[in-house]
Amino acid sequence: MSPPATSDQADSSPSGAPQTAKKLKFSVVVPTYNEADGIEKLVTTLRDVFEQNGLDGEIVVVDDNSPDGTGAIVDRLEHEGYPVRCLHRPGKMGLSSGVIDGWRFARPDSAAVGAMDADFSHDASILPRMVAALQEGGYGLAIGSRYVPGGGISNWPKRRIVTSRVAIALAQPLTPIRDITSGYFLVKREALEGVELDPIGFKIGLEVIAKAHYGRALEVPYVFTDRVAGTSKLNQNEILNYLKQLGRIYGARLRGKR
Ligand SMILES: Nc1nc2c(ncn2[C@@H]2O[C@H](COP(=O)(O)OP(=O)(O)OP(=O)(O)O)[C@@H](O)[C@H]2O)c(=O)[nH]1
Ligand SMILES: [Mg+2]
Repeated sequence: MSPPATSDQADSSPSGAPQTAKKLKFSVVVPTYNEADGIEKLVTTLRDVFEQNGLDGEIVVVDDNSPDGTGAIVDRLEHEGYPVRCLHRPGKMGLSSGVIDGWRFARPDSAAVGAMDADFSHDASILPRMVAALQEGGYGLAIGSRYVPGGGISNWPKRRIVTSRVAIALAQPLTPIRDITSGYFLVKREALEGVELDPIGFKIGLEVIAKAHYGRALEVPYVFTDRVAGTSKLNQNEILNYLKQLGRIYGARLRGKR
């Protein structure tokens, strides 16, 4: 099984996008289910990161009819002029399928699409480095990474750290990328052309890493923080989904497909 891409660390990447380069248009998809406590702060934070770094970003929230009214908050923010749009789905349909639907809903002229959780686990301040990697770094995929120098995990229980490590070890033969289960990334749209993404479960990043045609990938370190508001939607079922997803990817590789 040959690795599909090279992976570099972020040491030599620029720290932000120069104003002179042609700006990369991108859409970050944030799937939500009951994230009313934090969504306004997240949209504001992303808006500030876009403005302060001269980024041409769009936020697409995919809300699954959250009973706590998350979707209505996002509609209001759009109305108030924030760079956000909400795709409303009728009920809880899963994180990965939400991200995939969000990419279809994203403005057509975005040359890159990405994913980010709504709960502030993913550090928005590294987004400019991720954008710069795609814009002028020659990378097709930029991943927020907990497992390269400078990255890490803050205040996770030991059980969760071990689960994450095992999940990553199981997928390691597929790619040299270290944070294979990262849910925080930006990928060139052209890298997804003709690629069939499995909408199962929580790990859309793994689908992209294992299947997309992105060439070089850059891992940008960040420290993952446990959610600051709302409650976790991760459950035992998602571990089974992950194993199913891995099985299908390995199966396709063995049959000679990507
Ligand atoms: N649209 C949609 N979003 C979802 C669904 N399940 C989870 N999410 C969102 O996906 C993101 C990740 O879910 P989390 O609950 O944070 O899962 P996690 O990060 O693995 O676990 P914790 O951080 O411990 O809560 C969050 O923004 C959730 O609101 C879903 O079925 N539909
Ligand atoms: Mg989370």
